[in-house]
Amino acid sequence: MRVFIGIPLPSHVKETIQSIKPMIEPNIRKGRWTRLDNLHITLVFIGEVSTDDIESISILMDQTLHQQSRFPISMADIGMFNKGQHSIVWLGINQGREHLRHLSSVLKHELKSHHYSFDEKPLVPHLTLVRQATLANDLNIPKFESEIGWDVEEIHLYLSHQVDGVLTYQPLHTIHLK
Ligand code: 2AM
Repeated sequence: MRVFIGIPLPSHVKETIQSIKPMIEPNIRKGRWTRLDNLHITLVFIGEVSTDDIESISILMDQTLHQQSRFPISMADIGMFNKGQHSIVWLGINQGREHLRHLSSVLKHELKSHHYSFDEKPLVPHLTLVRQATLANDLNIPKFESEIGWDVEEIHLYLSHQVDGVLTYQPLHTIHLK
C-alpha cells in the first residue's frame, strides 16, 4: 500500500482553486491537473508499507500529534518546479510554512525511530495543481488579490491508489487538531 501523511483542503478552498483554474490554464499546453477531490498538502511521503504498518503508523501519528492545535495557513503565489522536460505547477504556502515544516519534521523523527523509511527531501510546503506540465512559451502567471486561507483542523494518513483507473487519495486515519 502506498501511503503519505497530508492535510486536506476544506471545500470552500477547493472551490476557490476551481475558480482560479481558467486564469492558470492558458499557461499550460499539456499536463495532468490534480482532481479537486485529491487536492492536499503533503507533510511526509512514506511510500509502500504493509497492511499491518497502517495501524502502527496511525498510533504513531496519534502519539505525535495529539497535543497539536489548529493553525492558520494561507496560499498565494503560483510556482513551478522543473523536472526535466516537464514541470510541476503548484501554489506556495505563505502563512503556516514553518508550522508545516515543524509537523513534518516531528513526524519524520518518530517514523525514523520506528524504522520507517520515507522521502527524506526537506519539505517545501506546496499544493500541487498540475503534474507533468508542458508550459506555454509566453507565461502570464496570475497574481491573486487576496490570499486563500483557512484553519488547518485535520491531518490524514492517505492511501494513494487507483479506483476504476482513477488516482484516488483515500484517508485511512485522521487526526483532529485541538
Ligand atoms: P507532489 O504533490 O509534489 O507531486 C502523493 O504522491 C503525494 O506525495 C503528492 O502530493 C506528492 O507530491 C507527494 N510526494 C512527495 N514525495 C514523493 C515521492 N518521492 N514520490 C511520490 N509522491 C511524493
